[in-house]
Amino acid sequence: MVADQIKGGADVIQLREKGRRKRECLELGMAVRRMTRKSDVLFIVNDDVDLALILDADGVHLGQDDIPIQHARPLLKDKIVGISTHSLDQVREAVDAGADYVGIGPIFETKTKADTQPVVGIDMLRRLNALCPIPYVAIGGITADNLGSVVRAGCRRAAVVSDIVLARDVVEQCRRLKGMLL
Ligand code: 3NM
Repeated sequence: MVADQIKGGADVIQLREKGRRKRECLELGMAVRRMTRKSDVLFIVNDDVDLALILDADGVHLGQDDIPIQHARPLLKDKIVGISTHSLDQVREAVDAGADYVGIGPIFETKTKADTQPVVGIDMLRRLNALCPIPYVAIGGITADNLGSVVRAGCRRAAVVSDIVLARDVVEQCRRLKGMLL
């Protein structure tokens, strides 16, 4: 699956295995680290600072309930640290705290994440376009059918789960999505 995503042009692979034992995540992470290194694709670990360090990932992605960036940064040094945000205030806070990028969402309804915040909508992307000084990645319910509206709102970075992992042809789907972001 990850190999197909890389083949299809994914720029970043995030290890996000909710509910799996940490040891399994480590095994999986080692395989993903090998693949991403070989193909020069960024590798980000979700939530776990320790796993990110052990796997020598390129960075970690932290949610609003994870270790605050102030505590994570000294350990991660110059690795990439991204923060999930769901409002303008959270974006400002992440920027002030030294995040390298933010995830902003959910842009649309999603079934992938159980405890999502209310939909922030496409307009949020227009606002960030005007005021966010660091890269922002649209997430939540993004598909090849609605990615055009994300791009039209000025955002060319999208994190996509179900529209890729449930696709019949993962390589083709990644190519299609990537083509829309170029
Ligand atoms: N974070 P899909 S939405 C992991 O709003 C995640 O921060 C979100 O999956 C946020 O592409 C989300 O299948 C799920 O909708 C994204």
